[in-house]
Amino acid sequence: MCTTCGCGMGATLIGGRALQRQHKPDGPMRFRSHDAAHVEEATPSRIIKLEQDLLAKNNSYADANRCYLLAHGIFALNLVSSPGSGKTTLLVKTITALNGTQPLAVIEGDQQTDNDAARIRAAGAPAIQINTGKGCHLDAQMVGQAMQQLGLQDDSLLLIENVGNLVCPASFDLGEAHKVVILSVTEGEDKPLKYPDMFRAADLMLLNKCDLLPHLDFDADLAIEYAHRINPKLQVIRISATGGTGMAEWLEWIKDGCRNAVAAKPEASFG
Ligand SMILES: Nc1nc2c(ncn2[C@@H]2O[C@H](COP(=O)(O)OP(=O)(O)OP(=O)(O)O)[C@@H](O)[C@H]2O)c(=O)[nH]1
Ligand SMILES: [Mg+2]
Repeated sequence: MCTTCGCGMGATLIGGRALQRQHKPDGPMRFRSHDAAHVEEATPSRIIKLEQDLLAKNNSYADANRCYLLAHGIFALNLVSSPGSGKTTLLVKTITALNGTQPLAVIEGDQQTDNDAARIRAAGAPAIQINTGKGCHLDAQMVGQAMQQLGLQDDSLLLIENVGNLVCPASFDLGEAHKVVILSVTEGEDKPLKYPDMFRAADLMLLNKCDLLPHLDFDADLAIEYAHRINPKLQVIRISATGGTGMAEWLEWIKDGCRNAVAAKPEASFG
């Protein structure tokens, strides 16, 4: 169940295999038994306790993921947005532009279908699909298990496309280096004000579909001002995934992150 909307998580599939739930990580990248089901009366204090437990458990898995990523020099990004903002299109264009110069892998999150993972594989990158069923976000345990199935390369880039939803994915740390929020110009300028948690949690905002601006009355400067009102430190790149505007800046941002992740590897500091 999600702390924000109370969605049922239902059956989660990772690359077609059932997620193995357990209470806490055994250590980085190890997963075992199932959750016990606790059915208790939903009093307000019980709900708050449940939320705290759920997020604490998620955070322990996120920490395990982060330790693994740090130790292996892997730069991980968690792409979050409304449905249809252009996440998969952006990933496909990013993979094509990197053209094999950067080892990478993709974790795709959707409630149903393998469509996005198939698009990524067609672009030439390894990808695994997580189907969350009734769930509206990825959690760190799912991502850890997907990382294990993917078999990540050292010094690589891990791109995680979260379920399209501007609310719940904001609360769930996956162990990523950064959340990248994608806002497309067809969604309205006020989204940062309406969904502040997501824009507060992100370090970079990609304002996508800028090629459509001549046909819309969307005020890009106002959208960016609203985003900075919520998060003054938020970096912003105006892009068009289909047209190519801003892609060079986005690729440079990724390459910087990859270089920093390799430099921060524990053994790298000993020389
Ligand atoms: N004009 C324009 N269309 C775009 C751009 N980026 C994506 N699209 C279109 O937007 C639609 C949705 O793109 P997707 O990449 O599937 O979006 P998504 O965020 O992955 O969608 P979900 O996974 O369902 O949340 C497609 O029709 C894309 O072609 C862009 O920069 N400009
Ligand atoms: Mg997608």
